[in-house]
This record gives sequence, structure tokens and C-alpha cells, in this order.
Amino acid sequence: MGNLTKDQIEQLAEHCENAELQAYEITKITDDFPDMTYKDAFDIQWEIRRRKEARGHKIVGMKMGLTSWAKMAQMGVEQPCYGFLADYFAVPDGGEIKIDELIHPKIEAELAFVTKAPLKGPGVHIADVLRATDFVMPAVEIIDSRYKDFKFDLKSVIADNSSSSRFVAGGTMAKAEDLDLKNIGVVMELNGEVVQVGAGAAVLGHPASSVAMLANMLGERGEEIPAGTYIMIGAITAAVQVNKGDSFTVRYQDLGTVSGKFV
Ligand code: 0L1
Ligand code: MG
Repeated sequence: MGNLTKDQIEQLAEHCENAELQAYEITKITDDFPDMTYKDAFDIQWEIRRRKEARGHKIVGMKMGLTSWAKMAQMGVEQPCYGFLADYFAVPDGGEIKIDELIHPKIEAELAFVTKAPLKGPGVHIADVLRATDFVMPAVEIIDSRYKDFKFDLKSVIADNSSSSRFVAGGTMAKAEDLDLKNIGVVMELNGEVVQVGAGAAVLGHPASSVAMLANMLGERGEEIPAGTYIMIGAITAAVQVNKGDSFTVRYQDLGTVSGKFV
């Protein structure tokens, strides 16, 4: 059930998207719309997606966010969320990220699943995901909440496309069955120093359960994950703040490295 009108959804989508495109901070939108519901929040996100597609952008993937208990506790929210990835969010492995286009970016070590069959909730579980997975590859997400000082609640985050801003897909790909997905180790280095370590199970106990949750959340809106979708599963490590000039390398057990530089 929604409490916002169509006009309010459109205005809030423009408000959040302008903050993203022009890289300025806003206050959390539930301050002004305390009665907004989760449906309203997703309607705002889907309206931002529609606006980008209407301007000719392609949607090149999906992401899950807040998929570890540590991250939920760190951000003071109570459940995961999803967002979409637009074409201009993609940065080549080893490439440069223009920090002036962003507000207060942080990096997260993630994995991405690429599907070869559709997944439609409700009722999707890990085995369905593994059967529908073409390959798994490393990814680093650059999140950039538009909310001042990352002060938000879950509805405001969802409306802000779950803080999506840039991502780097890289390393080497592998079949899911050739990986120990729960135990896969990750080491994040910033300017040559180890700043985070983690293992796949940090994400909802098993990385594939994040994709299952995405399928089930999309199913609530009558949407599905089409075959060929690139899906980032959420952070395996805590998010790390970055500054101009910083370089990162994330090393993945059996899957190579992903790197980039903020310029
Ligand atoms: O990718 C994510 O975990 C999304 C996080 C959304 C909240 C944040 O900006 O930290
Ligand atoms: Mg993330």
C-alpha cells in the first residue's frame, strides 16, 4: 500500500536523482514524508529508473545492499534492499573513478552472479539460484548515499536507489560449482595497506541467498530477474571511505583481483 500520490512520487524521484546527478547532499526524505511506505520508496526508485531509461540509459544490472548483519548494524537498518545499475555506473577494472562526480563515496568488496535463466519469486531459494547461474565474478561497489552524513532510514535508502553510484566488475569468472562460495576469502587493500578482510558467508550466510532474496523481493512487484542479468550480492566487507588519489585492490580467493583509482 502506498501513501504518496503519483505527483509526490515523481517529485521525490526528481529530487533524489538530481542529488545523484549533481553530487549534492539532501536530508532523508522520510523527514518530510513520515507516512511514506516501503511501496512508496520502491515506487520512487522505479521512477528514477524510468527517468534514466527515458533519457536513453540502459539498465545493466541489479545490486543487493545491506546484506550482512554487520552492515545492517553499522547503518542502523533492519533488512536488505535492492537497487539498479545504470550503464554509466560501470567503471573498467583498473580504471579511474572521478571523485568530483560523487559526494562521499565508500567502497565495498562484493561478488556478482550472472544468470542464464530467469528467476521469479516468490519461493526462490539457493538451489534455484545456483541452477540459474551462468558464472560468478568479483566486483567492487562504490556506494554514495545522497543523504547527508549517511544519515538515513531504510525507506529513504531504497528511494535513493540503495546508494548505487559506480561499480567495477573484474578479476576472473568461474562456475558456481567450482567455488566454495561460503568460504571464499576476500582481502581489500587501500593504497597498499590491508583495510578489510572477509568471507562469502558474511552475505546472508551464503552469497546465493542474496540473489534468491532479490528474486523474491522483485516477485512482490510482479517483476523477475531475466536471464543474463548481472547481480551484485552486497558487501562481504564493511564499506571503506575513500578520498581523491586513493587506489584500491581487492584480492579474491581463486578469482583474481579488482582494482581502481579515485582521481
Ligand atoms: O550496497 C549497499 O550495501 C547499499 C548500502 C545502502 C546504505 C549505504 O549507503 O550504506
Ligand atoms: Mg553494496
